[in-house]
Amino acid sequence: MLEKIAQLQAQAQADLAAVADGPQLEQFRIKYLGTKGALKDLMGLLKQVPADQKPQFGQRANALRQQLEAAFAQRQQELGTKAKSSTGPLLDVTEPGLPPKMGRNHVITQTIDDLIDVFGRMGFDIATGPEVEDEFHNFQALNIPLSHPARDPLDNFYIDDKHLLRSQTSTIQIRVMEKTPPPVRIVAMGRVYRPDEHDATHYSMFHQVEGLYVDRGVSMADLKSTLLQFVHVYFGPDTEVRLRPSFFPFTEPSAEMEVRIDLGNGPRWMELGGCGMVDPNVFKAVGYDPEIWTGWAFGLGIERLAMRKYGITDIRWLFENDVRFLRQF
Ligand code: FA5
Repeated sequence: MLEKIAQLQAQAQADLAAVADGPQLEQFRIKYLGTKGALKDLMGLLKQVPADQKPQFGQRANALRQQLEAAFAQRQQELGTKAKSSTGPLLDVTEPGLPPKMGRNHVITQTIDDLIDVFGRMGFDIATGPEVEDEFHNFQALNIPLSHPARDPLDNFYIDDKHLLRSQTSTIQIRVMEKTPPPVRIVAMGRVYRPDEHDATHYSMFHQVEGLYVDRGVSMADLKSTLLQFVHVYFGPDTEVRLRPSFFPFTEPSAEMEVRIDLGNGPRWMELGGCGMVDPNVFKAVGYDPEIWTGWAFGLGIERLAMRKYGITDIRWLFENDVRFLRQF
């Protein structure tokens, strides 16, 4: 009986030495170490072993099992495979990967990118400024005196006595002119905040694009032609535009820019933003000489631009983050 163990050991060692890959190693495991393998059969013979040889047989059989298991593990390591199945390698490197789910830019981000593109091609630099502003940049330097109703705490989001969330991107005009000697030609885009009640065209957080051009001899005709050029490139050459006289403390004269639009309830004029010639008091506040320099500025609502371009009838949809809506753009 003990001879059987020696035979099995020799046979197993020879078989293992001949194993060349994972599937063959798996065959080896099934043949010797599996639940119906040779070692199991060997233990089955224990019944037939004479009683005085039983302990020795058991010990030798166990020693053989341990030896074969160790030799199997070592071979497994050498082959670099777990060899669990005989059907081939576990990793199919030719299998196509799972396509990643791609997101997309929000329609407002897309609009901002388009604006940077159009104004960039017209020769404007891009400027930025902080969203938390002091009263000087949000009001005073923009010729908005302390007594002006626009400074009312109920019409602004104040952070403390002297700071607020900017209510318009015109603050960036001031920051740019403070740092840059004229001439200046910039556009600036960003969020602004006002405690306006939400309806189809108003939201308490929205985006504006601000334009500022300062040079010698700049006129209202330059402003009008720049805005017309922009509207015709952005919305198409047939878009109707009008400038309606208006008032802003920081421009004189001032106008509202409107485009003709039909969002399904008949054509009507939609206000996109304000504009005008920079008031001399603004130049004085930033240290520009108003006797030498002239300029114009505009500030347009980016949501309104996107609504006009894509036929969106309610501004609130832009901020509900419903992907079924956002996926359309
Ligand atoms: C201004 O904010 C001026 N700073 C614009 C300006 C700049 C004038 C430079 C002259 C020179 P107004 O408050 O009208 O102006 O806002 C400009 C545009 O922002 C509006 O025409 C509209 O398109 C948009 N807007 C204003 N309030 C809201 C709101 N609550 N929700 C969405 N868009 C708004």
